[in-house]
Amino acid sequence: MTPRLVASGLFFVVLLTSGGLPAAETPAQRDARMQWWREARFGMFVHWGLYSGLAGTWEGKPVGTRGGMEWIQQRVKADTDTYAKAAIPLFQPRVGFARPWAQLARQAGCRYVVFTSKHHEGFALHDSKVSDYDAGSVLKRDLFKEIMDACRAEGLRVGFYHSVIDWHHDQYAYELSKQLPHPLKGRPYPNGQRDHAKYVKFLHAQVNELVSNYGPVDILWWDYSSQDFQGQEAWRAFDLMAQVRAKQPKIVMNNRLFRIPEAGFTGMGTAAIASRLDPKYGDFITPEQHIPATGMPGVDWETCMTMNTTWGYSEHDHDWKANEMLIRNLIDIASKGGNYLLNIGPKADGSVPPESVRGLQAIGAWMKTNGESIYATAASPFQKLDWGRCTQKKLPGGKTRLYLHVFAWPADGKLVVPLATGPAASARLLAGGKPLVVTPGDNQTTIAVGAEAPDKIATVIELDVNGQPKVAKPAP
Ligand code: FHN
Repeated sequence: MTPRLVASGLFFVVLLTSGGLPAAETPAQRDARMQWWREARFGMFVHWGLYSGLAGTWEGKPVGTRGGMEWIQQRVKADTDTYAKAAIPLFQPRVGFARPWAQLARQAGCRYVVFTSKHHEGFALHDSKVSDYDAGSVLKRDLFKEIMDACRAEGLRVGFYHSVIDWHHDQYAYELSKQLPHPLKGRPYPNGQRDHAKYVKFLHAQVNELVSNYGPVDILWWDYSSQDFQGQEAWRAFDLMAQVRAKQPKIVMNNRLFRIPEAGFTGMGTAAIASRLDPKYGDFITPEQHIPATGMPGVDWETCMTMNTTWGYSEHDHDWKANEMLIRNLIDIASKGGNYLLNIGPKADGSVPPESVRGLQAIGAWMKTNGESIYATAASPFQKLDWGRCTQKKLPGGKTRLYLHVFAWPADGKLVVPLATGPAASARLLAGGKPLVVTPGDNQTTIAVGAEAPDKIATVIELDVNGQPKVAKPAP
């Protein structure tokens, strides 16, 4: 800060009017705050709102069989009154709907849950004092509290997804962005001019309710900004983050109040990700529906993904990912140092589609045996392994444990690892602990793993070595 500016006192005015950036935090303090999230590796995403009752159907016809049906209002270009009239009668959460969600997450091996407090449709799941388009006003229930309580009762970390885009609020000035979606885009504001600052004030007030009235909140998952409308200009983003951190100092927040390279974005596509993040823009970057090709050293990241092709429930989407893909995605992401946020889209009554239950239970069965090869691990030391993936952990006494996730079992029963090891190297099956014979070498290490893969999806072998792993140079 230049002395002249300080002397003039002007910088106080700049600080107050430009919105306080998140309070300064040392790298060590940030690492301490992020530690549980980095070790968790696996969370459950939940998209649930009025759209869940429409289930991809509008006026008796399927809107589509693929893609996000939480966007149905935009897909059918319905104004908010028409949409609410059709959707509200169908949204009938049964009593106790949330506990099965939390139990499913825990049984799957998820360490945290992120659920939608408000999606683009603008309907709030909590009992809001600043809106009547909310569960409190419409259903006389606080669904947000029911979900938070259920997740905490299962010992899970819990946070919420909050849409800054709002297709209901009559001051949300959708003409300010060419890139952000809105059902009325291209049509004049039905209520004449709009003052977007009034919407932003509402946005801040509603977020303040969520971070003030429901106890500790572990994650805030913002969604989403565009290159032409983002950050302080669109949402008073720095003020919003500062307000949240003041109420929830340990909270972990994503990068989606912004859409600039410094915040981890290179464009508008869900894969347009930059492997960089200045912490003032958020705590992690958010590749969507894809897994980065390589890890991103020094950047916290989380891939969010659907189990079929839609985030919100659709009765027409039957394109479910196989259990093998779900499990191998988790392993692939962990091997690159990232987190996996896997989505369910419950139905209007809160019930979870059986295909989602089956998939999460399959992951849970694998994690029950192999979870230590995922939780609190670091990224693979190898650029690429033809037969699978690898994660690693430091052991006491300066050793390193490599978890070798074998997808393609060697036909000759010999697993070749591009690693230089000495006589101290030891290996065993993670499941059951059966010792395996290791042949060390300067350019490769061979492990006799036997003829049959114990787990056809991913068998995990522990390989312990002294010190840091010495990756062999690939043969010329
Ligand atoms: O438009 C939303 C979409 O509906 C969904 O919520 C995803 C989840 O990450 N986020 C936005 C698209 O990037």
